[in-house]
Amino acid sequence: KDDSEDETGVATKTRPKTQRPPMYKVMLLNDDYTPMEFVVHILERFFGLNHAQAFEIMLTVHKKGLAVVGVFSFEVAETKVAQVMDFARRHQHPLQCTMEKD
Ligand code: NFA
Repeated sequence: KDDSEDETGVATKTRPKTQRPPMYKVMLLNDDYTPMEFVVHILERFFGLNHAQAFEIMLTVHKKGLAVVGVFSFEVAETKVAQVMDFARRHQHPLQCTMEKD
């Protein structure tokens, strides 16, 4: 930490502000029609999860209604959402993927 002095000459510890980019949660939403295996495939393909991790998150979405699948910079989060939405649409599944500020 940096030292600085106030008007009485007392040294105090200050924390220089480091700039971090805002992060965004990417979430999958449950629906009644998208096959479980399709969701698992999406989690493996676009989020780099292994089969067991993908199955676990899919089940969380299925049971709780939604789950955070990852936290990314704005650009990466936007790309993931677009990839998932496009892939689901092309396979005619209603799966929804959204992002929100962390
Ligand atoms: N609820 C879906 C089903 O029972 C599975 C699903 C899980 C869909 C996660 C969307 C997200 N087939």
